[in-house]
Order: sequence, then structure tokens, then C-alpha cells
Amino acid sequence: MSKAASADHLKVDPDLPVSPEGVTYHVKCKSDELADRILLVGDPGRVKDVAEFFDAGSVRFHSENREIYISTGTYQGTPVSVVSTGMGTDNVEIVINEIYVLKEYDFVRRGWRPRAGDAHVPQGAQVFDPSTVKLIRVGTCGSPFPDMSLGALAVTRYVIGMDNTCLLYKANEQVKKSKDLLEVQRVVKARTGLGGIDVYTTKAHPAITNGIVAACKSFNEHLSAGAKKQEYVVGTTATASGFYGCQGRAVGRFREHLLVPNLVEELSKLEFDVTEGKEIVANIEMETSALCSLSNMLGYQAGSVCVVVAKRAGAEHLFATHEQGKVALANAIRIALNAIVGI
Ligand code: R1P
Ligand code: URA
Repeated sequence: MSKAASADHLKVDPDLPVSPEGVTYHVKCKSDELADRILLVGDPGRVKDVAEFFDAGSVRFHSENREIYISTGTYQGTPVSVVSTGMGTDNVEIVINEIYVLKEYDFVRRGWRPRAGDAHVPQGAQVFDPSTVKLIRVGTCGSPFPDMSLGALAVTRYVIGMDNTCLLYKANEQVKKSKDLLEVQRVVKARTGLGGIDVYTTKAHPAITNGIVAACKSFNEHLSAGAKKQEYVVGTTATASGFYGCQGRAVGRFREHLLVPNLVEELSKLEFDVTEGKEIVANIEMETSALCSLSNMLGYQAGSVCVVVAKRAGAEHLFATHEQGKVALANAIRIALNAIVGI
């Protein structure tokens, strides 16, 4: 290789920062170190908790960079990675972009892998099937649903994006025209103080939602006699861009500055008339909108299951202790792993 050519090889594209070895800038790994089936968690400490469920001795890769920790191993013989995103849709945007690069950019050819249906597929090229990428977020959340129990699991079907991350992207035509998504958006705008904010709507992939529900049922069917069943509720997830005012929590002097002070009460009363029937808002958290919206653009299959640690409507308003959350979180991890290898 000439001097000029080797220097060229070391140049990094500022719009696609990947090291010459093929390591992405934030998600610090190479393509072959990341499985196609990925659990996403907010808390980096949860990566270890998930990896403990992997097949004994199977973890073959681990990295830590900022809030993004990665472990890759196998679960019941199937390759699985767990990746932490930290808190918020802004981090999820980074993680999904870099997962996309790791899955679909060919670092040897320096070009995007072709997909079936592309206008130009070079002869003999292997086409990439985006549906092989499956992403399940295992998180914690609050709930505005009056009948929700502390420690229950909220399984996402529809999503209300109260953040602005994906407003900077154009959704697929199919998503934009979806009667159900337009209905969710219409009801949110008409019946909540979010009318003045540009909310967007999206949906978890039905295969993921159904896979999580099937895994919840199977989990409960296989419990030992007398063991407590894991409650779960399927519904709409409202994703916020913060934890306090952005989720209707009024902290001291901020009370008078809240644009939507009755957010939880308003969300608790919503009902959407969608294809699946009457749908309620099951939970409020901080990542699912970007996960589902960006995955839908790419044709990846994504969804979320979150442990309710804050019960914010109904007779009692409660926040779970660490111990109360721990059992449900372990159940959620097991259920998500069973779902992701079963889909
Ligand atoms: C807030 O406490 C954080 O917890 C929830 C929210 O979405 C936010 O990230 O999820 P994780 O427990 O996955 O981080
Ligand atoms: N995570 C959130 O984002 N909100 C809650 O209320 C609890 C956990």
C-alpha cells in the first residue's frame, strides 16, 4: 500500500465515525461482536444482570464506553447481545444508528449491504434481511393506568412520542398513513395538554409484542406451585424527554412552570379505538418512542417490556423499593430473553 493510500485508509468520515478497525464511535464493538437479537436496557448496571441469564461461560465479548455497555453471549444456544443506552431517546438515536452501521455497512467494500428489492443488487451479492434484527427494551417505568399494580410489566403496543428525537426524521409512508396511529395522535392532541406540543406516534412490531405476551403466558404457566404470577398489561407507552416535569412531576417551584401539569391524570383517561380494540396508556418512560420509530424506518423488529416502579394513578400512588423492583426485573429479563430467541 502506498503512503497516500494508507493515510487515506486512516481518514474517518465525520458523518459515519467508525475506526479503521470497524469499531463504531459510541457503541464500541465490531460487527461480528454484536448479535442480531439484542436486549436494550437503560441502566448500564443491568447489562451484567442480563448476561447472568446467558448460557454458562458463553459471554464472548464485553465493552464499556460512556453509558453504553455491551455483552454478547448465547441464550439457550442462540446468540444474543445486551446493550445499555443510558437514559433518554437521544441516546437511543445514537445506539440504533450505530447498530444499523454495524449490521449493514460493509467495512471491506466500504458500502451499504444490498437489501432484497433495492434498485441495484450486484450479481452474486448476499442480500441483507432487516427482519433478522430484533430489539427488545427491558426497562423500568411509571404508570398512569389506574388498575396497574406496582411490579407489573407494561408491554408496548402503540407509542406516543412526547420527545422530539424522531421529529427530525420522516416516518415511512405506511406509518404516516396508519389509521390506528393517526387515531392515537388525534386523541392525545384533543384530550391532553400535549395539544400544543408536536407529539408523534409509532408502534412496536406486532411480532415482538405478541412474542413478549406469549413469553409472559408461558412464564406463568411454568411457575412452581404457589409461586406468584407475573402480572402484565399490554397497552400504549408514552415516552417523555425527561423524568420530572416532562412526566408531569411537579417539583417545588417548578410547579408553576409546568406546561402540562395534569399529564398523568389526562393520560390515565385516554382510550384509543384501534384495530386491536380499546387501548389504554399503560406506561410512561424515556426510550421506547425512538426505539420503535427508528426501527420501523429500518424494517427492524422492536418492542419494549418495562417493570412498573411508579404507580401514579388509582387508589394508591406508590414508588417501588429496590427489592420490589428486583423480582419483577429478573422476570422481565427472563421473559424478554425467551421472547427474543423464540421469535
Ligand atoms: C428513569 O429513571 C430511567 O428509567 C427508565 C426510564 O425510561 C429512564 O431511562 O428506564 P430504564 O430503567 O431502562 O433506564
Ligand atoms: N422511569 C420513568 O421514566 N418514569 C417513572 O415514573 C419510573 C421509571
